[in-house]
Amino acid sequence: MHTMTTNPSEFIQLHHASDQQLRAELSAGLLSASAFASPKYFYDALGSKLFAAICELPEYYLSRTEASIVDAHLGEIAAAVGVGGTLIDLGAGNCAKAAHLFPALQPAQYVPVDISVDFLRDAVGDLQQRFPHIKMTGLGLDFSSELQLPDSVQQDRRTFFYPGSSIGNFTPAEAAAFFRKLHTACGDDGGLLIGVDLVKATEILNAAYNDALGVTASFNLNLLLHLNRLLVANFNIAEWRHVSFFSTAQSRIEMYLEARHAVTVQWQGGERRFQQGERIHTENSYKYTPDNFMQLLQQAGFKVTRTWSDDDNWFMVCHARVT
Ligand code: AVJ
Repeated sequence: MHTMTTNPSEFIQLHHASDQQLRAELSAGLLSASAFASPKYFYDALGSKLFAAICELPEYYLSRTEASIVDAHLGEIAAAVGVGGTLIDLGAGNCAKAAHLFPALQPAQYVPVDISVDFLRDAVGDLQQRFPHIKMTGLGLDFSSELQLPDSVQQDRRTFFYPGSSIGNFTPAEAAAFFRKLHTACGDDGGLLIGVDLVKATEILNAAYNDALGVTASFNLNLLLHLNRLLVANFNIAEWRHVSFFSTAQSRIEMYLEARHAVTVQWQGGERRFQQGERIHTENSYKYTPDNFMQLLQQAGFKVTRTWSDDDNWFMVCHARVT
């Protein structure tokens, strides 16, 4: 625990969903005609490590390509965003991507947002020592359902930073609604710096979500271990397989857990029999064309000022402004 005298950073946890709420939501998903579980349940302690491992895989080009785009155009990005102001990092995790921007952007305030402040505390403690001039305010908030920012987040030139193509987990309609909320939260002089994965050859997309080492399969299956703890359920990993593929019609990767044979699963407050081949939908990851993505931003009222891509046009980083 840091005290105010040794560390000026501040942490605010806004309403956690109750365990009971969480269990009811999960249970309803598992019992629905087409069973599903939200991709947010991937990220327990092990799941977060498995995702970090995914980012190191040769097939998973997303994070690597985004980092290379940001690296190559850091000066232009800083020129578009502007120096100083407030940098609000949505799904900050270990804050590494934002920290990379600090020397160029020199934000006056940095606001990492993640579901739990406990996770942010360690990451920010270290960062605050490296960048003592930046005011840091950790926010524990499920920003996908609520974007009310506390008063200690400065109004001055807010830039929302949403990297990694996490926007792909929303349907396009949900993404548009989310952009409208961001647009409002920006104020008159704010903006958005966002990374998005682009449509490309199906084989490349399929490989990125079906890696040869099986890390993505482990990441997907680990959701069941997380559910076993959250719901006191009895999923047996060995009875399930990882399935994922690109749907051209929906322009998205779909990820499922598929029962290898008929299986009955019990949990606190529920039970379900899954037939052989029956699936639990665990994730969608939408892929955009540059035009479709810019349209989505524009429909929400944003003006796209700059976009940057890699030479193969696999990934795009966008800066958009409120006015
Ligand atoms: C963190 C949502 C961007 O969709 O590519 C990686 C998660 N799922 N491999 C993605 C993920 C399977 C990732 N996002």
